[in-house]
Amino acid sequence: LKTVAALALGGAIGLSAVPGHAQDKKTYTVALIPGLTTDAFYITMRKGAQAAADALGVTLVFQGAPEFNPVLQVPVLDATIARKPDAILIAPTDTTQLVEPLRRASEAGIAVITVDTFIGEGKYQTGAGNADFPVSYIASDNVLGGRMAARALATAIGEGGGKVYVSNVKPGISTTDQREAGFKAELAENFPAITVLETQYNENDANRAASQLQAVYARNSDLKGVFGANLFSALGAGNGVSQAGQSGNVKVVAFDAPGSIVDNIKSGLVDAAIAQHPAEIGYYGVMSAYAHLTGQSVPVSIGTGFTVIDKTNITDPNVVKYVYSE
Ligand code: T6T
Repeated sequence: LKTVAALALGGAIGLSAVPGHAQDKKTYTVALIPGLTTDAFYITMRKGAQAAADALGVTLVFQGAPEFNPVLQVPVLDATIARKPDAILIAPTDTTQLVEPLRRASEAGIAVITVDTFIGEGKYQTGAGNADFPVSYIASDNVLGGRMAARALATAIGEGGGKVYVSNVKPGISTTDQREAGFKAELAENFPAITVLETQYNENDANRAASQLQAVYARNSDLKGVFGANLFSALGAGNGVSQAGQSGNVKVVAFDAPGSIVDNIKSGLVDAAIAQHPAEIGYYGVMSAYAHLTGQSVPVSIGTGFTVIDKTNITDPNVVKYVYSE
């Protein structure tokens, strides 16, 4: 009886019309589309996104392709648009090929936020009308990350300098393009004793990156170092160094920090890893989507942090917490 009376009273004073009152709260659905599903970076991003979704009462849907490839990602995006979520968080796998597919989402009234990678030039909400329609871009500063990798590799190589190269995925991916640009700019500006050989593209295939390392080493027995510009590039390049019997002689700096890279730091194969904070990207992705959907304004870009991991800090709990989940 008490409940009935309370309900009647609530109705009488119009409680159900109070914004934010429990009875009225809409459950938003946010879809997270990673670059690929089986990558510790995006698995960790999903965890952060889920933490924010749980805190806000948002339904999070995670749907992606098995490879980092726009030809596979666009159908996943189209299927997601058909399900009409309130917002899409996506790591676009190509700066140009995802523009029109994402425009379709935006024109269908779905808020688009890009996480990790961007489309166009990554400058959103400018009024330019090109690829500026996403609400926000939430990611690491990848140019800075590339510069950090260059400094770490130069330190590992030491005074004498010498030849290095970048093991990279393929051109057209905003993150890895920017890391390579930052890496090269830092070396050109501050480490003239280091020469950068031609970039080797591995299509996100660690085995190919390992073979390429051995081929580059076969042509350059004075190779001093390699920068693996993402998780698979770094894993493969490290394996290549090991297979060439050059562990410790050819220095390796990795972008990304799955458990396997941490093991390679412990064994001395890898000198340093630039760990991104993918959980932070996922968390603020969902928070930003929710803010936008509930009428708050959202920063047009949010920069997340890095942690440099090497053998001096590898057991520090404040560092270990940034090792990616598998
Ligand atoms: O390095 C990350 C991500 O930032 C990049 O855009 C693609 O590769 C990773 O997912 C690692 O494999």
